Amino acid sequence: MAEKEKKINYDVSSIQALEGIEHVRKRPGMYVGGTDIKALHHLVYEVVDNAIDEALAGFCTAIDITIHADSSVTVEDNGRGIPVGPHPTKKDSKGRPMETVDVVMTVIGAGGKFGGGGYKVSGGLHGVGISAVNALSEWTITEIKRDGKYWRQEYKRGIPQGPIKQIGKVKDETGTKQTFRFDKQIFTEDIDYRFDTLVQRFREMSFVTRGVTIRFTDERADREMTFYFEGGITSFVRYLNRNRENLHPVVHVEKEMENIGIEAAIQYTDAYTESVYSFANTINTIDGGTHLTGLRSSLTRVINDYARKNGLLKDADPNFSGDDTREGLTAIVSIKHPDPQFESQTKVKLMNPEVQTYVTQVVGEAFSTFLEENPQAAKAIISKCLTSARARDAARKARDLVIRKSALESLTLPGKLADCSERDSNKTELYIVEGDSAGGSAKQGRDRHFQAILPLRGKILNTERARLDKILGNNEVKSLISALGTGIGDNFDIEGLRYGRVIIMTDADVDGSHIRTLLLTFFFRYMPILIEDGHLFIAQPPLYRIAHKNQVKYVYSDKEKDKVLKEIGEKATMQRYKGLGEMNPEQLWETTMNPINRTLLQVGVDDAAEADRTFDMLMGDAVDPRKKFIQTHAKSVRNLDI
Ligand code: 28F
Repeated sequence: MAEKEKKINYDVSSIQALEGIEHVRKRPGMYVGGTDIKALHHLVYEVVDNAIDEALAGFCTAIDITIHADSSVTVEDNGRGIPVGPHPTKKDSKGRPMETVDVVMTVIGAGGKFGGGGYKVSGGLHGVGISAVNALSEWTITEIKRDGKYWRQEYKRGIPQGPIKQIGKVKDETGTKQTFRFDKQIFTEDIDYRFDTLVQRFREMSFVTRGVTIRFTDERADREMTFYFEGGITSFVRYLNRNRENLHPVVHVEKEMENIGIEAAIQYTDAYTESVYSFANTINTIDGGTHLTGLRSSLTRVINDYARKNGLLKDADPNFSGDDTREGLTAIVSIKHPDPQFESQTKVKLMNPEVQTYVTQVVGEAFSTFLEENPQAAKAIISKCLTSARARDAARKARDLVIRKSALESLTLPGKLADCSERDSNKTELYIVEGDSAGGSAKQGRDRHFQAILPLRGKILNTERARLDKILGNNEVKSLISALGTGIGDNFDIEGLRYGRVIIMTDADVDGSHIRTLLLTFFFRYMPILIEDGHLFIAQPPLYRIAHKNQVKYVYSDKEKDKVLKEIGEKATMQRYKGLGEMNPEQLWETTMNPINRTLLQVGVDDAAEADRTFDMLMGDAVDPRKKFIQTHAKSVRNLDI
């Protein structure tokens, strides 16, 4: 009887929840931004965000994330565990209290507030709550360890499959574990999680969430990474500067103002570039915003004040510009805000105006104290600023010269360019090809009517810690600029573009991806309009050639390879292409250049921005550490405190 009563009583979902779930499934775009791979990753972030919140609240020290072979994902934390029992306020359709887990897991928009007067601090950009993930999953299993009990609840497409059950006991462990598989009825494209994308996000999360161990396992490929940064963003700065000479120890400040957490870590090095990253509620705000502006302006002000006061800038000298004080600067600013405002969903930029005031004040105070107490460091920083002010002046003149020259040179096409005969840029394509041998195959294999080939020698742009400006002087880049016909920087004119499609074609190996990153960074910084207007593409050469009798198939992924091998059977002969150079001209044409067969990836601003961020990490001065970093991506490595 008791059992029956329980069943009658249990009305899993309020009408409201059901309607909410239906809405999420009908309009996933409104909740996770679509049904593409980005949205798929969003599901994972949403769940991990909940665990991060539990860590930020001070109750969780370890988060484990696992992608299973069937692409289901488990996220587990050792926090307090979602409370089990009736929810204090939420009622079902018949006016009875709902089970707390079911509220968290099914009521759309219930996520936001945590118990105990806290606020949801991680994410904030997503913040749609785990209920949206649940609604978009074929199934979800929630497991809770709390009060000595082990609980389990199951959902299908967002709907509870019965009441929550106790399935065992635990000692004193507590925590929450979510396992879900994204619903192929919703995510209909052939997509799957990308290890590298997720790793990047978890690394950043662990840097800005001090003292939490994030372990990430990919069972599809037997890869694992663990992140634990005892020193939080101070470790982050040391990590970024690992290949540079620093001028002083990392300056760190952390303070709360008006319920807003403000943290910054700053270190100057002898490098020429600026590496400054900003975070709001653990999200990397790649377009910066008020926290970043606050950090930069306070550094410029404090340095100018100090230099004047100590006679390092004379009365006749102008103040250092922002650019002067940013050369060689590595810094992180991370804020935690109860109500973050972002400019838009995709380009992440923090807009809260009060944040600028607080960051300026907190960072200004700390950095000025540091300079006062460390005159040696202050002197080193200011002499660096002086050098860069002078160099900037000289560089401006030199760059103007290069630009004027390259404008002239653009009249004379580079010798290595194999141009096409068509002149209408709506119909033409330029293939930028890595290496001379691949360039040779491409020249022979192409349709010379509309396809032009520009071979670039590998490692061209590897100007090692130099200003990106220097790249303009590089011969390979000069020929690229003149082949495109647009000019560069402020002189860029899209009207001059000689090819409607600009296609980067590199080997599918580590060097190839390095060169692609460099090219993307170059385009991102100097010809962003080319990307915004959709002219930039990446070619997709095949990974394997599989032949059997007189049948030949080219495949482009390992997944596809397994499928084809199954179809054709074991007797097939397979060739793995390690580089473009291994294909003869006909093969290159058939697989990668013929518009009828080929696949091109269009480069979006987001992709280029990501490449730009990776750029700094790739550009160390010593070769070994850089290699190591690239391999870190390729294999399993432990990233412990550095
Ligand atoms: C695998 C992802 O989702 N972790 C979570 C908690 C802890 C609490 C909580 C979550 C209470 C009233 C809703 C515990 N004890 N990891 C997670 N850990 N949710 S989600 O509370 C939810 C609210 O309504 C928690 C005391 N307060 C909060």
